Amino acid sequence: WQETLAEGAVILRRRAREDAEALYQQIMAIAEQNPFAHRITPGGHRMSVAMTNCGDFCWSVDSRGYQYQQQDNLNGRKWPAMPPLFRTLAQQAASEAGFPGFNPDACLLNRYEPGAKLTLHQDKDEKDLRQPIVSVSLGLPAVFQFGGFERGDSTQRVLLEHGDIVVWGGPSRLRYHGILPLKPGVHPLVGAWRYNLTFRRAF
Ligand code: MD5
Ligand code: FE
Repeated sequence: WQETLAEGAVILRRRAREDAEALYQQIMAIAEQNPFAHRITPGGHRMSVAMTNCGDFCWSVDSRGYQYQQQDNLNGRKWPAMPPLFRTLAQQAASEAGFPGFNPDACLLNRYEPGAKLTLHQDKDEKDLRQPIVSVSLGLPAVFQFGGFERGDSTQRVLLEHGDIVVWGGPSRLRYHGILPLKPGVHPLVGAWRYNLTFRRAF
């Protein structure tokens, strides 16, 4: 079922449940080619969320800053292709949420371990901010913080669970958001982790 959090932000609860096993297998295959890694931010902090990517472009961060690129700055190899299942699911979800014609060229995979968090930030490194971001949650539940357009604005807390898909578009594309520290647990399919796939149109 579908729920609107704010204009442009639509949760498709459990939407990815039936595909969860296949998605998880693809995540493992991508991680074999390009392992999840903890990157260091320009400020010198090790991110508690580990990341890898698939698709034509990848979001990366290093001492120089944040950018989309075609090579992995950690090992110089190209990214694995975006599996057809990933692309189809992201396109369908976007269109169900009112954003037809979404064609992602980048998928950032985030892996959260217990205690891992993402502090409030905006996603604005993509060229066309009219394109939505589609995010798919798998494994342990997480508390998502959904804020406003200024860092200091009050935030709503939204629980994101295994199989939930959220489409972030329209005016919600630029809201501040984050993930509170993950609570420990074991998910029957995924184990002691949360994975989040974020589909983007980078260029
Ligand atoms: C996550 N990842 O659960 C989230 C899902 C990231 C990130 O935030 O940058 O990797 S994407 C959530 C999102 C994207 C764009 C806009 C908004 C939320 N929003 O307006 O709230 O790992
Ligand atoms: Fe984000």
